[in-house]
Amino acid sequence: MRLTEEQKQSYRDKGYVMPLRLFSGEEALKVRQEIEDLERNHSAGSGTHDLNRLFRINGQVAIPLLAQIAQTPELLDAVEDLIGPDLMVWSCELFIKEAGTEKIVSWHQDLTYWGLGETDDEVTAWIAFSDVSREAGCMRFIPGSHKQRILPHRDTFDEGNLLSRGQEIAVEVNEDEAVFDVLKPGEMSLHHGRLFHASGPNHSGDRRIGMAIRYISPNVEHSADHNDYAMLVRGANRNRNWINFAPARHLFGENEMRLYNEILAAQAGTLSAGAEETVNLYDVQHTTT
Ligand SMILES: O=C(O)CCC(=O)C(=O)O
Repeated sequence: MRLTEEQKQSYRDKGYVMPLRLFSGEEALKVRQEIEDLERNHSAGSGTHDLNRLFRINGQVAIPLLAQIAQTPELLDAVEDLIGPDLMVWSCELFIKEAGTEKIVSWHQDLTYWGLGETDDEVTAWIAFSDVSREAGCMRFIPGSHKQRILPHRDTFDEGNLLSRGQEIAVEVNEDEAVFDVLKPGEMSLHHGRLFHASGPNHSGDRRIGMAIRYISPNVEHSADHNDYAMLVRGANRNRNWINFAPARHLFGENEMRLYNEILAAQAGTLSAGAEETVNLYDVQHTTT
């Protein structure tokens, strides 16, 4: 899937491209079923693995299904057109909003707490595995907002917010300018790491299931005082700024879980930096010192 000149220009001007068809409806449904099988077999309390966390951060390390989706060649073609031929995956995350629930995502810029600076070499692919309509709480984007620097954010720690610290941008966002990222199952959007975006509650009769994949170029400099980790999916890790790791082979395998815990422990300080309260990294509590 190569992007047209128009699509690339749209990304440069507006900070996003959408919708793009990645999987057929049938393929998307199959993935949804696999996700829901995982939930049935491993939901908190019934299994030994806490999907709250494994679905919400670095899923590619422990869940082969997510690692495999992140390596889909057509998806990599589109991402390559935006950030170049060397591609790494920094994180895979599932954003699930149950039918008829009030969970939201506040207005934010992704790069705020990731320790990746203000780079233009990070892009998120967000793939729909259900009908992601306005009613279901699709994402909303403010066109052109990625041209701003990272603005101050405040933490709300709101329980109804899917973000780890309920962070929201500390400036007025003109919601009238927002564009709705409506996606059918199997479609995706690509958005820039400084784009202002948010999403509302799911007032539809079905769950809203999306997978966000954070792609970076290995050129991205991170601010961690140790090497950060990312999974090479195309080209080469030339700068060696990143510890490259292999995609998950075994679901929650021993090696996979060891690496998972190592990575999250290493990233926790950066992800929690500056917070005045304990940041709950999807059940791993982390307090900054
Ligand atoms: O899934 C959502 O509603 C928000 C996701 C998001 O903020 C992101 O992928 O950067």
